[in-house]
Amino acid sequence: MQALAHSVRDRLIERWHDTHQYFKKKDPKRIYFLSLEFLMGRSLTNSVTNLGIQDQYADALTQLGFDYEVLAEQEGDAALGNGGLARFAACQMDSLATLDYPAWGYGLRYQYGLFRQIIVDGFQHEQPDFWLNFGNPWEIERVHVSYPVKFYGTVEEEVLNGKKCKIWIPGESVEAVAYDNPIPGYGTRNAINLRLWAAKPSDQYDMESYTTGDYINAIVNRQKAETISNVLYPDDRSYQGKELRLKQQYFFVSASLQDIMRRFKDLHRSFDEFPEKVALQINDTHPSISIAEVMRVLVDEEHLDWSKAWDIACRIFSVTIHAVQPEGLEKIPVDLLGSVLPRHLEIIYEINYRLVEELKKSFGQDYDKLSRMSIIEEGAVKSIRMANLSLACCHTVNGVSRVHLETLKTRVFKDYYELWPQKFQCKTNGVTQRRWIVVSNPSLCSIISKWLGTEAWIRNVDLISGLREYAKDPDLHTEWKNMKRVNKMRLAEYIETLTSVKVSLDAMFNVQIKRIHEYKRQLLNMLGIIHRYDCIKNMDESDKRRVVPRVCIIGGKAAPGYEVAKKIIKLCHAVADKVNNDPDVGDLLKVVFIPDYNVSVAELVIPGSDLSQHLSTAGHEASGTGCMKFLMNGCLLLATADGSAVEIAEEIGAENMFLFGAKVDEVPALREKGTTLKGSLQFARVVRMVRDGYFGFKDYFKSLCDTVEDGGDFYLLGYDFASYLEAQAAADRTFVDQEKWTQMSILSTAGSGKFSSDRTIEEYAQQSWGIEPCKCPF
Ligand code: B1H
Repeated sequence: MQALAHSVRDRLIERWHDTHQYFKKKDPKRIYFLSLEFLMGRSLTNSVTNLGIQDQYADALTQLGFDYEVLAEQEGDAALGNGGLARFAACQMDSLATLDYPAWGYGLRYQYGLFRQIIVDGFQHEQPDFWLNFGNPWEIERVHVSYPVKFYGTVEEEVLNGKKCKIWIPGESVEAVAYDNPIPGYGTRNAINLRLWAAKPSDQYDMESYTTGDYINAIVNRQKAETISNVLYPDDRSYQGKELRLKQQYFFVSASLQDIMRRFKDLHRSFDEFPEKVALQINDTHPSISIAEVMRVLVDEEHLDWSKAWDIACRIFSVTIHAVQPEGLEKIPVDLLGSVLPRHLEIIYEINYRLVEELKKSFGQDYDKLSRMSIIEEGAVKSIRMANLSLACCHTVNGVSRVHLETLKTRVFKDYYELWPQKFQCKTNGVTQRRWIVVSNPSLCSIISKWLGTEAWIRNVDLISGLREYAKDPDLHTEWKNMKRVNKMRLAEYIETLTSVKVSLDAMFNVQIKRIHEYKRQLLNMLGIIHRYDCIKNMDESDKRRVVPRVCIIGGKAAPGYEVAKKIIKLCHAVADKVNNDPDVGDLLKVVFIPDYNVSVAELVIPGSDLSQHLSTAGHEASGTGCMKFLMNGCLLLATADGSAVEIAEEIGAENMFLFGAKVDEVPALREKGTTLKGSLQFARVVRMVRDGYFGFKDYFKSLCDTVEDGGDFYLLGYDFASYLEAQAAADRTFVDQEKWTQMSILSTAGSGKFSSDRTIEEYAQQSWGIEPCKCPF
C-alpha cells in the first residue's frame, strides 16, 4: 500500500508543481480557504480516480499479483475534523481543484485526529487516533516553509516618524512548519494545495530561561510548543474559553497570513492591490481572529492608516456560518484573549469602538440594540463575540441552506440583517459526486454513464437529470436493482464481520449515520424501532407475513463529554441485544450499531442503503450534507422539513421522499405550550418500556427518558412521534411495490444535481470571491 501510494504521489506532485508554477506565472486573484477542520478520509482511491489512472493501476497491480481494492482498503482515514463542517471543507477542495480555481486550503496538521470509537458492552469509549504512526504518503513536509507565531507578552508604544504606534513585544514564539497535501482535480491537470501547519519549538523560544540558566524549564517549555497542533477538539459546541483552542486558532491563522502576504509581496509593492489578488474565506467563526491579525499586520507592521487597513480587510473577508443557535456562536473571554494575544484585544476594542460609533448613526441611542450588536459582550464573563467581529468586517455572510439563512436573518443576526441586508447570502451546501458516486459506488457510476451516454456528468453534474427520462424503463430498473443488491451484499458482509449479526438482503436497509446529538434525534429512531418491535411481538403469524423486514443501521460518535448522547448509544446496543436475539422476531427486524463511523465507513454504508433518516427537529440542522450523499446514491429519504431537506424536496418532488414532523415555524409555538403538550399514547408506551427496564439498565436510562418526558422534550420527540410512525409506514407500503420504489430511487439520483459542491463553489466564486478559473495546460 505504501509503495502504491508513493507511486501515485509522484504523479500528483508533478501536477501540483505545474499548477503552482502556472498560478505564479498568471498571478490570478486567489481564494484562500481557512478552516480549523478538514475531513479528507482516504486519499488513494480519490487520487487515482481524479488522476484518471484507475484502470492502468488496477491492471498493473493484477500483474504483480495484488488486488487494487484490497490494497485500497488498507488505508486509514485522515480524520482532521468532526463532521459536516469539516467534510464540507473537504468537498469544497475537490470542487475548487476540479473547476480549476486558483485556490489554497489552510488548516492544522493535528497529530491526533478525531478519537476512535470503541464499543465495550454497548458503551462508547474513546481511543486516540494517532494517525501518523506509519507516516503519511500524501503530504510533503516543507521544512523550509516555516514561520514564527507569537503569543503572550505586552504592548508598548513607540514613536515612528513622529507618529505614535503600538508594538507587540511577544513572550513566546512557536514555529509553524508547512505540510502540503496536493488535491487533484478531476478531468484537469490542476492540483491545488491544502497546506496544514504543524507546531515545532522555535529556536527563539524562551531565550530568557536559557540565559538565566533555567535549562530544564526551557526544554520543557520547548516541548509544550509542540502541543499546539497535537489534538483536534472533539466538537461538543461548548468548549468556549479554552486557551489551547484559542492558540490553535491563532497559530494556523498567523502562519497562513504570513504565507499569503509573502506570496503577495513577491509580486506586488502596495497593499492597495491586495483585494484584487486575495479573497479570504473563513469556515465558521473559528478562524475569525484572522480579521484582527490582518489589521495588526497592516497597521503595526506595514504602517497603513487604520481606515485604509479596515477598508482592505472588509474587501477580502467573507464567512460561512454553520451554527443555528445563538448559543452555538463562539465567544472568547476578554481576559483570556488579552493574555494570549494582547495586541489583538486592543485592535478588537478599536474595531468595536468604531463599529458602535457607526451604529449610533443608524440607531441613535437604542442601547439594547447597540449592546446586542457590540463585539464585546458585557456580563459575568466579559467576552468577545467572534461572530459579531466577522459580521462587522466580512463583505458576505453565507448561510448553508435557505432555511438556515432565513434563521440567520430573522433570529440569530436579526439586527445585523436589518442594517446590512446585502451581506447575507444563501450558499446551499453540496457534496462532491467524485467521491460520493464515482469512488464509492462504481456500479452506479457505470450505470449513469451508460444511460446518459457520457461521463461528462462527473464534471457537469446537471446532466444527471437526464436519468429522469428513463425512470420507468424496465431495463434500467433491472440494472438499478442489481447494483443496489450488490452494494447491500457488501454492507451485509461488513456488518457480519463487525457485529456477528446476519442480515437478510431482502430486508429494507434503513440507515441513520451522523454525529450523535439530541437535536438529530437518534432517540426518536430508537423509540420507533422499539414500537416496531412491540408491534411484532403482539402479532399473530398471518399479520407477521405482512411485515416489511427491516435492518436498522445506526452509526455515529458522541462527543466524549456528552452524557445524553452516550446514553443513546448504549440504548441502541441494549435494544439490539434484545431484538436480535428474540426468536419471535427473526429476520423481521434487526438492529445494528456500526462502530467508529467515519468517511470510509460512510463510503461503504451509503451505497448499500435503501432508506436514510434525517430526523432533526425542524430549525436545528443548518443544512445537513449526509442526506445529499444518500440522495446521489438513490437512497430514499425519510426526513423532517429542515435544512437542505427542504430544497431536496423541491428538486425531486415531495412525493418522492417521506417527509414528516413539525415545520420550522411551528416549533417555537409548540415549545411554548410546553408541559401541556402530550405525545401520543404509543409514545408514552415505548418510553415506559425503556423506563421500566425492558431493555435492562433501568437506572442508567432514567435520565434519558426524563429528557423527553415530564414537560422536558425540548426537541419535540413526543409531538413528532405519530407523524414519524406514519412516514415509516408509508416507506413500508412503498417498499412492497418495488417498481415504485426503484422509480423513486432513480428520481432521487436524477434530482441530486443541485447538491453537488461544484454548484456551491460556482456560487461562492461568483457571488462572494470574485475569482476566475485558471486552468493549467496539459
Ligand atoms: C456544523 C458545526 C460545528 N455546524 C463547532 N456547526 C465545531 C461547530 O468543533 N467545533 O467547534 C465543529 C462543528 N458543524 C454543521 O455544518 C451543521 O450542523 C450541519 O447542519 C451542516 O451541514 C454542516 C456543514 O455546513
